[in-house]
Amino acid sequence: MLKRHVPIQWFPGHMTKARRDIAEAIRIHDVVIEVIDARMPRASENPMLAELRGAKPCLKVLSKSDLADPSATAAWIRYFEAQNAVINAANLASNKGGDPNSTAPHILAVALEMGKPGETRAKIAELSKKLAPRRNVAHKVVRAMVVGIPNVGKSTLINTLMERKVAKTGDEPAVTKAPQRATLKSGMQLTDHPGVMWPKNEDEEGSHCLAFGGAIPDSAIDYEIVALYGARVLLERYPKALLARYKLPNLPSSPTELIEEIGRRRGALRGGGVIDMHKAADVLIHDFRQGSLGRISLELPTTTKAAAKAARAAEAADDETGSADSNDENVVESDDDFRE
Ligand SMILES: Nc1nc2c(ncn2[C@@H]2O[C@H](COP(=O)(O)OP(=O)(O)OP(=O)(O)O)[C@@H](O)[C@H]2O)c(=O)[nH]1
Ligand SMILES: [Mg+2]
Repeated sequence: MLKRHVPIQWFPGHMTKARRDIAEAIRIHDVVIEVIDARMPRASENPMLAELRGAKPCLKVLSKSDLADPSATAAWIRYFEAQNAVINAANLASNKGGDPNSTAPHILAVALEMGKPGETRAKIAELSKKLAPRRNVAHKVVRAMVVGIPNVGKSTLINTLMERKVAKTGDEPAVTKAPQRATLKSGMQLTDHPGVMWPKNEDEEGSHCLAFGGAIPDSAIDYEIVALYGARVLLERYPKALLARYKLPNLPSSPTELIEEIGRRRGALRGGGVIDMHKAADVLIHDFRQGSLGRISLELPTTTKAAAKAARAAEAADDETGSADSNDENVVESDDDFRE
């Protein structure tokens, strides 16, 4: 029997403090690096961070792109960069203006893979400089804060940039509990922040997507509901991957049937041969999280409400390029003394 679907609410105590810290830290940083999950860029964009960020330039880093569908990731990069045209148009219309002669973008986006650390370092340096051009003219180092939802790869990114392990990482949400500052060889300053959700997530589909990907702890989710969400999307978008992974002769006709079939094939059975739906759900969830189903993206820009607007704006969006430089040593400190 199908269970009732409800949005997942998860906003533990330490996130209230993390939100305050982020709101405070934004004032003294030049660039906000928001790490989002390439497999679900819309669901993993935190609306609370967008609100706190205001007009501060933002680099969207699509992490885990080694697990995502490359064509979907390319479409998402175009989607995010098209937001510049939307923002410029809104500023012009509301006379908010800013500097009318400035050609600096407000938002840039890049997909990063864990296996390409050199590329990651070069891209982050280049794009952060593009987003904070005045800082470069004044020969000051760029200060960037790394934020995002839990378990998306923020601390992993800091470690890659630092070329050594300075931040604790782990495949579960809420590993980082307090901000940590790091200084790169180039002088660029970075702050790692705890992952934050937002207090009221009314978006049922989005919250199931986040849970399916592992951003919400397993203790706070209903495995069967979350797996049914994943099964529905996979049946619609990646039927071949399901047929291949579970050696299915035919595609099951519903998400429930898919989970049952996985249970039968993987021996997830209780007494009397009854399928253990929890165990079967667990198989699908973990296969997706580990990339065992292949490279999969659960969301496309065209499945989001803002897609039509972004598509129109895309024609007006432009690209620029830059370069990275470095010297000295990478340094890591607590965040307490990170003030101008
Ligand atoms: N496949 C893949 N795994 C990644 C990537 N980036 C991070 N991970 C994994 O994702 C998990 C979470 O990484 P963390 O860096 O701890 O994530 P975080 O955003 O700092 O998480 P919190 O501190 O809990 O908010 C770890 O198991 C990482 O190895 C990536 O690009 N590809
Ligand atoms: Mg972390």
